[in-house]
Amino acid sequence: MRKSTLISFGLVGFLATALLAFAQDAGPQPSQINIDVRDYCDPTSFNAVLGSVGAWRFVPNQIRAHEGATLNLQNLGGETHTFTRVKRFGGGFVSVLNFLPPAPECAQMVNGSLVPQPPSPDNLFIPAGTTAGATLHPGEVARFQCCIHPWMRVTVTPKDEQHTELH
Ligand SMILES: [Cu+2]
Repeated sequence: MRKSTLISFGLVGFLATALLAFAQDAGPQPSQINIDVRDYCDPTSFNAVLGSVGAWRFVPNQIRAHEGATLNLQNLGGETHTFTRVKRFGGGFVSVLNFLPPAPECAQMVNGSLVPQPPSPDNLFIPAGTTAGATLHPGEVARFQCCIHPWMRVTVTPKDEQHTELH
């Protein structure tokens, strides 16, 4: 092998390493996490909901996410669901479907009636067949629930590189 060829290989190797280092310096892309939103499409089954709450769910519902991760929600069901950031899980804005007092992020009690909170980036309404996105705040344990079917819950725990394992 001629010396100039060796130098060329060396140069290519150096450039490749430099490019790789540059790409790593740019930082990892925030991870994308897909969450499916599922229910029974048949509206008549809605009345049977109390017997089959498992059909209405977010999949997955326990997530460990890197900082800055994006949650991509896809409603594969036949009904509108909300994806609402709550401090604590609670009931929603449909009183007959509530087992708990409403989460304040879902609804407020006004004169004995549940008044839904308006849509916002932290209170996404996701019609059937549509998608939506939510971002995470750094370092938080995030809880999301559906304000219509409040047993639909997601907990997102930060993937903390410094405290990954507790020994
Ligand atoms: Cu729902």
